[in-house]
Amino acid sequence: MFFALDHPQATDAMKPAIWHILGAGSLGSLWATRLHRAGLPVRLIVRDAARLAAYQAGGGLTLEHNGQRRTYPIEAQTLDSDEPIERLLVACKAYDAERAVRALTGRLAQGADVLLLQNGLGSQQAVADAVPHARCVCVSSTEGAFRDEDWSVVFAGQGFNWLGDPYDPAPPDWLNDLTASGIAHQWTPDIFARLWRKLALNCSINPLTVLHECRNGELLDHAQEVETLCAELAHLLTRCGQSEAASDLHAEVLRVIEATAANYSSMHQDVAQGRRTEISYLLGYACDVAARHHCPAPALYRLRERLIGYLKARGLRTD
Ligand code: NAD
Ligand code: KPL
Repeated sequence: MFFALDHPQATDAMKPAIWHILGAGSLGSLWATRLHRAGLPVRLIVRDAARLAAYQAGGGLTLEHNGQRRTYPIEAQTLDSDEPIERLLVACKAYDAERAVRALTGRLAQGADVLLLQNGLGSQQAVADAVPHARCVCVSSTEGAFRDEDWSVVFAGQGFNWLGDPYDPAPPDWLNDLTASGIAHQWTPDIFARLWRKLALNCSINPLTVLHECRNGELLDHAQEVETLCAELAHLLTRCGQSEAASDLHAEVLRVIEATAANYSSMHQDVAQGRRTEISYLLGYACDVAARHHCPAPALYRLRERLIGYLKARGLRTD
């Protein structure tokens, strides 16, 4: 036998790396339950002892999919556990990601993989700067999930995950874990094009659904506004060297509006539930980049002003 069980190096090399999941919200729970269900080692990381006790009292994480509910007794720990981390899935909102990861820097092994699920742009770079000894992989996800109660998630929308490392095109070997878990994905050497494209879609749809207080489909009544935003965003993307992400943007925005006509956008849902939005990582990021590149974007700037005014009037954070 080549790998005797009492040989510590051999067993360590054979042990699959643990998936540490930071943020037991919608997407974090969706990933944690699917990875665990496939027999992979998973640890949920929650903020503090009180949250850990609440989680343990409930007996695990519940996943609801196609009307079937199942609870999985996934191990959990707090941020200040001393277990080293080799693979971390960051499933916080964009505005929480950097601070949450900084709390774990001492636990992150040299060369650890850090997967970033955040929507928009800006938070990924902030995290990468905070953990230069790790490999950060960005994920652009079109899956849909929401929490129906604490420690319970509903997998509401089949989608896809694009993954990539802007600094290293080589795919990691742990993509096999995603395949084994039934997580639809593909590695791409140009993840920024995916992130920019999604950001542009979100900027053309989400703020308008908030301001017009409507479902995605009702934006067809505001077709001129959508078209103007798409033209400015396409111009901005091209100026940033993202011409592929700019191509046929307006046509795709219309296609998404029609395909999701009955839905409320994620930003609309955040505002309706009095939650902070990710404005700074979506519209805010686009406006800042436009200013930096001296790229004319009057409709985008005006949209940001109107959205900030709307959020302020409702006592919501504007950053
Ligand atoms: P969420 O609010 O449901 O979950 C975030 C979780 O992170 C919360 O449980 C929060 O308590 C936890 N958290 C924050 N700071 C923490 C800390 N310091 N320590 C431990 N836990 C901490 O958010 P979500 O909907 O899962 O979204 C996560 C990201 O994924 C967002 O950027 C979002 O835009 C993106 N996204 C979400 C969906 C979706 O369907 N939910 C789809 C695509 C992309
Ligand atoms: O991703 C979305 C969201 O609501 O955040 C879509 C459906 C594409 C609308 O922008």
